[in-house]
Amino acid sequence: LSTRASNFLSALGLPTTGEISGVYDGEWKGSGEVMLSVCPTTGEELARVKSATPEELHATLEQTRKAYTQFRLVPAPRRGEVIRQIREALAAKREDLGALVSLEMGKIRTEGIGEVQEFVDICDYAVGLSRMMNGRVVASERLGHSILEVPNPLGVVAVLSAFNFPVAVYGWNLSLSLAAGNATIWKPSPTTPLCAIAVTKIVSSVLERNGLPGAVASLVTGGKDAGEAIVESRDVELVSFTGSEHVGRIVGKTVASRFGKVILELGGNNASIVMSDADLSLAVPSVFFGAVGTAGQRCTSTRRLYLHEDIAHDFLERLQKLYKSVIPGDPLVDGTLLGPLHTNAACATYASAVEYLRSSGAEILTGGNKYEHLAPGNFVEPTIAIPKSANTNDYIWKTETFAPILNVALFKELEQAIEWNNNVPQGLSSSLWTRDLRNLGKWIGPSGSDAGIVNVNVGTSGAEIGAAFGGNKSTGWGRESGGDSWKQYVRWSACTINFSDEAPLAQGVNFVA
Ligand code: UN1
Repeated sequence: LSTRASNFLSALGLPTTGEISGVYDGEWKGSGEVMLSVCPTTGEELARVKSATPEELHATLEQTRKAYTQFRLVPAPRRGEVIRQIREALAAKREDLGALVSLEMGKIRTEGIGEVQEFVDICDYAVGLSRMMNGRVVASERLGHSILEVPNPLGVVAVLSAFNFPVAVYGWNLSLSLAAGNATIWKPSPTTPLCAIAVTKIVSSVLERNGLPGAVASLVTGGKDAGEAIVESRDVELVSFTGSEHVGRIVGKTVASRFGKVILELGGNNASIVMSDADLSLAVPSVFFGAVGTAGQRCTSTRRLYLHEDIAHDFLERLQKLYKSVIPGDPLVDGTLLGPLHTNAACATYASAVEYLRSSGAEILTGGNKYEHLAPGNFVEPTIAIPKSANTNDYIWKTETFAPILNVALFKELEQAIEWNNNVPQGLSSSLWTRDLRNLGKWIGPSGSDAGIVNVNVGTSGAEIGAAFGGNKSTGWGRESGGDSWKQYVRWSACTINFSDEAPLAQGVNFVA
């Protein structure tokens, strides 16, 4: 291991030699298959992680359920206090944990730290929520009766997260889940086990310090089999899954077939639309961040750019200038804007998308190649292409390629651009650039963008935690983080209570013998 890598690992209390236990249910264990954590920048093996055997997974599910039966009795504001302490513990490790994200996932340092900040933010939100998860008193039609709608803890929540946000997405789920009085079982992406272990160490130390069972926040590293077992388990009330549409479809069907609850965060294929009246000095750098930030590996990354024909030339000239200034490199070095793709397989997906663009007659304005000199790091050139046809039925417009490729088309009327924006299977994020209120009104209204995130003069990526995050259509309709998302993490009890000396039936029904 390089000294740098070992320094980051030991700062977080992770071993730098030997195999690391990747399973936690109050105790650390793992005697299953060994999974490798590989640095996408250097190809260096960062750690060997011992995943769960099927028996260990089963035992962890059992411990998690047991922890739930204990934790659900802790009053919600007390749970909030525990979340506050988790927040503090995370904030104290913000730099180190952020660096680990950069090391293992490959995003640049400011984004790695930003991700930990996102976890801190959602903890703050959940602390407040712990005193505000109110039910309702409903007016009863019967004399001397009252109806309460009571939010009770739901049970065990499984969080199956993706490589691209190895910390924050778990944070969204953990914090709401804890506030709601649940226990979670986390199965992280098999390629980012270290981030998961580091986060779990931080969270579990707070739980243990508060005399709570560690299995309130369990961890199971593993592959497809572990994921399947969790999704199939009747001991899991809610499965929150982030990942591909393909796997999401299987998860959705499986959970539905046992009448479980599911939150799906699947693919995004997000567009920015730039009107002729837009402030290009804001729009150009924002589209640049949306498309090139995180090397195009956010669900919210900008993949489609619709430019009004009056400003298209100017816009593309300015954007290309920014693209040309990008120097790929070590995501941990200050000033780097472009880190590697997370895996070698992602490079191949990038290459085949570029190949498709070329063979279908697209004009590649910039990029299109791998940075071979940086191998074995998975570096690819951010790419801008003008596909031959703007027809959204074409494969290249409909498919999410998880890499920095931006496809561009020109339009005359906003209506045309909105139609293109909507005419794809996915519906996560979208953004319009304009200074005309009438355009704004169309965009956010009934015949506007059909995505879950509908921004104005803000790019497609980089949402704050306060609003419900998620997408429509094949993105899965899931909502996480802010807004009313917490309501999915509780079971609602409708309680009709009779304070009277009579027992009247609803709707005035008479049933007297
Ligand atoms: C994701 O890519 O799965 O809005 C989540 C954003 C981040 C979260 C992205 N706050 O880009």
